[in-house]
Amino acid sequence: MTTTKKTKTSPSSIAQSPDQSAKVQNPERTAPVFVPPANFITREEGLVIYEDMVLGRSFENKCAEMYYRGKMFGFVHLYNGQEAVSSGVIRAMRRDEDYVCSTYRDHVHALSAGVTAREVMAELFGKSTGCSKGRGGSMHLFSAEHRLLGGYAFVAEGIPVATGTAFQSKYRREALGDENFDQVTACFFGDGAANNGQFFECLNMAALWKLPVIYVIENNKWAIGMSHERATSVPEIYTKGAAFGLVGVEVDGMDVLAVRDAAQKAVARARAGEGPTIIEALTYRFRGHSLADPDEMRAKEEKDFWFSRDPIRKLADYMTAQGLATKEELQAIDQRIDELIMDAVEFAESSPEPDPSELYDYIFAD
Ligand SMILES: Cc1ncc(C[n+]2csc(CCOP(=O)(O)OP(=O)(O)O)c2C)c(N)n1
Ligand SMILES: [Mg+2]
Repeated sequence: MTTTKKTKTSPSSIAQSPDQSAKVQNPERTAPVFVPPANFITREEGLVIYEDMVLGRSFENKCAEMYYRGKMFGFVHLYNGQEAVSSGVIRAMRRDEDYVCSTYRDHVHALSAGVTAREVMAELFGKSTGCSKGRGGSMHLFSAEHRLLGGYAFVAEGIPVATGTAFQSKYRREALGDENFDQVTACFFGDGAANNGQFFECLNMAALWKLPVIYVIENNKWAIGMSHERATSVPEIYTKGAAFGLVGVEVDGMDVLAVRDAAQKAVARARAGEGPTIIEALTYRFRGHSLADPDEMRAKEEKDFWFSRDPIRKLADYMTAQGLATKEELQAIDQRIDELIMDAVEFAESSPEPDPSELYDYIFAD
């Protein structure tokens, strides 16, 4: 990665203010600054990434609206603010070939992996046309077609699943001699999940067997209302693989080009048989933990600072400054995505509920 200097991810006054305990609990990290080399992305690549991020943002905004209108039930965790991580990693992988493993905050990972907005929205509405046939809901999106290994309600639950998936790719390729199995698995999870024991067991196995897996930690500074700094003895998660001899990098998770650069290198390492990588993306969720969270724990100054680092605006500014796209072209994409999401809502609304006679279907693999 081209790193020239480190920059504070927020003003130091936030971290030092003595009268605001939430702020003191969660001091800011310095993120590496990524300076893209000339021609780092083509116009086409930039437009794909931009569209992917806008799709994620607009989809989640519509989810909030539909949730409050009573169209979906249970917990719904939105991804606003973190789009650069999903788009930067997943759009650097082979669609429908490489694997993606998510968490309960899974809508945008599913969209980046190629699951249609229609299928994701219908799943959130509990309809039979949803990607999990209406059985899963928000936290349990799944698609064999798009190699989405699932959303998982339990924190860290996806880590062993992703590690096992990477193992099967490696086993089929090396033990069974099938060269077609060179897939890479990206495993997304949060800063809170990185304190779970499964993470460390899997790091050991992944490093020992040089598995083609990327552990992408979305460090958004908070695990519900628990600040990362209060919950962990070593806040720099990317360093935790060192005990296992595993490569770890930190990236500015609000800069999709920085994430993409780290992801491309990690994918190349994994595909070349050089083993796993930890990518710790320093990011922020723009909404509460879930739509049931009034979001009263985080300081206004902290939120305002991160809002000012919006990853979509950052890419838009880069593309226009580099002459890769005009403002009008980007606005046309925004408009197209709005229409696509309206179509997804109409599809979800008009789709049938699962038929009670099919209650026992899809419980076991056929
Ligand atoms: C094993 C387990 N313990 C506790 C919970 C309750 N819980 C749900 S989300 C969450 C916070 C996880 O935070 P993090 O991993 O940082 O992800 P984020 O929500 O910030 O994306 C907790 C503790 C759970 N779902 N599973
Ligand atoms: Mg978190």
